[in-house]
Amino acid sequence: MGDVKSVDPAALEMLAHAESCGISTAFSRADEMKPCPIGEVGACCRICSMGPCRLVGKDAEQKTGICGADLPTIAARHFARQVAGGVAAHSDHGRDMALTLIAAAQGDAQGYGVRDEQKLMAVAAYMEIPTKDRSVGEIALDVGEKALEQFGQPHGEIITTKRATAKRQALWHKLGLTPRAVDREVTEVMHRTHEGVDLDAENILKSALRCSLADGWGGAMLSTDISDILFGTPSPLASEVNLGVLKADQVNVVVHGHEPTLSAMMVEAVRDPELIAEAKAKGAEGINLAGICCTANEILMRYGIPPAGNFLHQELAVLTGAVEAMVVDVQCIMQALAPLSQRFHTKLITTSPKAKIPGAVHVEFDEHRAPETAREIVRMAIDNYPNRGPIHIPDFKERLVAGFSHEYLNYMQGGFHRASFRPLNDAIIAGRVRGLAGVVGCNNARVPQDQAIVELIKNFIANDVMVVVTGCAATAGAKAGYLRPEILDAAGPGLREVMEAIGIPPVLHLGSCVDNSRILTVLTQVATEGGLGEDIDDLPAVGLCPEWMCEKAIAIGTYFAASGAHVIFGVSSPVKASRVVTGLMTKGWEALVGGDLEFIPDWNEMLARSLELIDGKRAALKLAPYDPAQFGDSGDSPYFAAIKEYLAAAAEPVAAHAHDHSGGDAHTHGDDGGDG
Ligand code: BF8
Ligand code: SF4
Repeated sequence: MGDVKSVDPAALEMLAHAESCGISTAFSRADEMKPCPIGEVGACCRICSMGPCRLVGKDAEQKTGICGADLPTIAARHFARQVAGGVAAHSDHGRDMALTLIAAAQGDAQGYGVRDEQKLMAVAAYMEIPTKDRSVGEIALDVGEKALEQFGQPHGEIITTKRATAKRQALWHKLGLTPRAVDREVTEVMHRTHEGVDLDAENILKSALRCSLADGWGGAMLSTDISDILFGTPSPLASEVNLGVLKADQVNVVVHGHEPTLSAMMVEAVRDPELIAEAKAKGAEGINLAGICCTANEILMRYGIPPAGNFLHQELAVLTGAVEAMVVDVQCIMQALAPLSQRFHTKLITTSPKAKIPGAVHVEFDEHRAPETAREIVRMAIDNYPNRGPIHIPDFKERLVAGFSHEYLNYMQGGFHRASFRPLNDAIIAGRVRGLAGVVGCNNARVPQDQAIVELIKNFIANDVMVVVTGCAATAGAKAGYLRPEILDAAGPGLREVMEAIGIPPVLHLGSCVDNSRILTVLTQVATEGGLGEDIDDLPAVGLCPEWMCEKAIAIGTYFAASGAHVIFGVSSPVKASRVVTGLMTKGWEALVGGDLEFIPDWNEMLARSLELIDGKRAALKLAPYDPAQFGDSGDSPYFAAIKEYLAAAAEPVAAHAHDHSGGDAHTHGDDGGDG
């Protein structure tokens, strides 16, 4: 990746530590293993054993594989399979949530139940499930069964697509893009992209669009809704982030992966007085739970458990030597964790029958006896505490506020009885808020960790663009301090005025990657609130995935495009080899669905293009051109100056990072810094 490995000082410190110990990480392996230049750009086909066929050279677009497949077909086919892979991953997660809800409703899932009845009723309403004179359990069972049907139903359309604007639903119908069932769309893409089936790049890409919608408006959306029903709809809370949340004198348990089911039980287990006493008997001061990747986001949003980091932090956490157990479920788990853990005392524990790793201990998670499993795992960590060797916890952590949901934003803008998005829409119309940007997705070891994400967030808010974040991008922003309430000071004058009035920060953490569905819901409400057109493709909004890494990210980018959003990805384009496919996904999709998917590696160019797209939409809506000089001097300024002074006095020094390698922990988390 070149000289800059990360913009996170905790990562840099741990990379130096890794080097001094002679241990490799994804960062060092990315330097040693260059990407295959043919596969990277989508010019390699390995769909049948007459190949792999590689279409390279100046005239590549004129060449064909042995079967005659040309470059557009090969690139589109590979891209569509990436979409299907991503959809399958998110949706299988969603399916497991539906199964958990069903088991809970049947009284068959110890420890789980309906936490948020209001959300259950809202979901039942759009699923057209009767609620009058029925028990919560009966309704929950029907919601779970209805959700489960969306994956494999033989007829009909995915019910959640009805939550899109009327205009969008009509467009999808007209184009044949309404997804029918999750499994069917994934299967159909795999069929069409088998050797010798769909050989028209444009048609292949249409099937990719439909398949992606089965994720955003299907599996992922159902996953978010059911997680809210089971674990509560998030509302803002304060916590901390980065490797400095690991505690030198406590049993550290890190949960990593994506699903909230086991990790929610882990939260309860680490708070169990009996287990805490056992930890103390082993010489520890207590038990400390932290997260990595999207499991971290799930339990941060609902319980305030601090994330130890994002995707590229998983190995760095083990490298601290202070992690007694790294507990993983599914997705984004590096196999490198197994040999790495063996160099320390860390127990790597796999929990899903779908995701085993040679060298790890497997403790299978069973939703019927989840609290027991969680306690068993915590006990393994406690028993492992005396085996700890030297530790090296970097003394970097940052405060954050997370836990925004569509429901909470509604509430903030009008209270329980007049919930709306009116204030935000009015602010966009007036130009106080220039537009909206979603900054989402992964870390990628091929580019400097967090750099593009943080620079984009910083420059968006300075330019009065309100930002929502999810996934590893949310963690990146948090580590850099952009989820602290005081970051309002870094926002442009208009954005700042509006955020002060509504009482929300300029960068909103909306959750994990399946929670990108929350962004779809927010955009849909902004579009239907009035004054900003009728659909997502009318909005001055843009979606960015600056450090995309996996197939899930590709699926997300595609469903945002299919929903009408302009989407910009960083790193490199998986279809770069084909000018035809690149054109289809930009101009072609824009003409078809109003959204598109571009790949721009440089963050400066991503920013410039984003602002150009936002201003273009403002002009199309005939809104006042954005003018930063117009706002920021409201009559309330002295009042807010007083609040700011108060906040500054109350805040602890943020950048006081003493390089104390003992890992001594002077702070506590979750007790300050929030506006929640
Ligand atoms: O589902 S952002 S690296 S952890 S894929 Fe993975 Fe990417 Fe992180 Fe969350 Ni999302
Ligand atoms: Fe080559 Fe065609 Fe087989 Fe692909 S499907 S590997 S292009 S022969």
